[in-house]
Amino acid sequence: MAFEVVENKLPLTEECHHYENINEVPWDIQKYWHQRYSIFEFYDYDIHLTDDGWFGVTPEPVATKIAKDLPSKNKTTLIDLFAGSGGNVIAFAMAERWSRIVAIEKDPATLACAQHNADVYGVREAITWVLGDSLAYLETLRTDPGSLPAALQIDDPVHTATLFASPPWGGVSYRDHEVFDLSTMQPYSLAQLHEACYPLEHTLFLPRSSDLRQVARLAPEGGKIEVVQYCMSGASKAMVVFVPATTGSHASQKQ
Ligand code: MGP
Repeated sequence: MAFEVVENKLPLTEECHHYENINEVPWDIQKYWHQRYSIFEFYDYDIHLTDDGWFGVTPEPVATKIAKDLPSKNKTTLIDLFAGSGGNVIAFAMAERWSRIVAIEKDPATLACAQHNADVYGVREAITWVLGDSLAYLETLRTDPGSLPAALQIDDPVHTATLFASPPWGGVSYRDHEVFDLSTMQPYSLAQLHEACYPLEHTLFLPRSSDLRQVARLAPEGGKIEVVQYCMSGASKAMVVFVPATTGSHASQKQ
């Protein structure tokens, strides 16, 4: 099965850490550990992350603001396609704007951290947790929705569902480029993500220096997309792109 609903809490594994002392922290994530309270305000209440999780987690003030800004006109289901350690999905649940929130994550240890962190914030039970491949889920939702488990079926998803994707960016090498070429993003390029998401309204969390010309190609003909830089301490953390649902994908032909 490419994806499955996780009914119970997955156990934390030896890859899931709550570092209390700088001496325990691998050198390459020490910078993030110093920022731990701006990443999770309640870090000290036993927040856990895998070592890879530190690089991609959205800082809490940014996640909270995005949860307020996401378009949600008539949308009742929010699907977080790359839930990671839970930074965004916890904020979505706390915003109480959607009656159903689905969090999908491929890595069991990372999903265990997300569930544990959602417990710290008291919102684990407000979230449907899915272990597996979010693009496989979207494909099934599009082509064979009847085969989905009941917890993942959505009535009229074009009108009732909104997607949020904070994908891996392929490491931190985006910082080496003045303008980041989204066709080189790993493991999914912008075109691949858009191809998977376009029938539904979707929000993409991308490197702050992403190429705006590539982003503009996601706009429907004669329509608009919104592009927002989310900042902390006077510096952008990420570029977030709000894309309406369209009936055809145009990104792949043009990127
Ligand atoms: P950063 O560039 O590592 O940190 O990540 P910083 O402190 O802005 O960099 P510096 O130039 O000041 O040293 C900035 C933010 O990008 C992080 O807080 C994460 O929210 C986000 N982020 C970073 N990476 C590598 C990823 C990623 O792979 N995927 C996603 N979705 N977000 C990421």
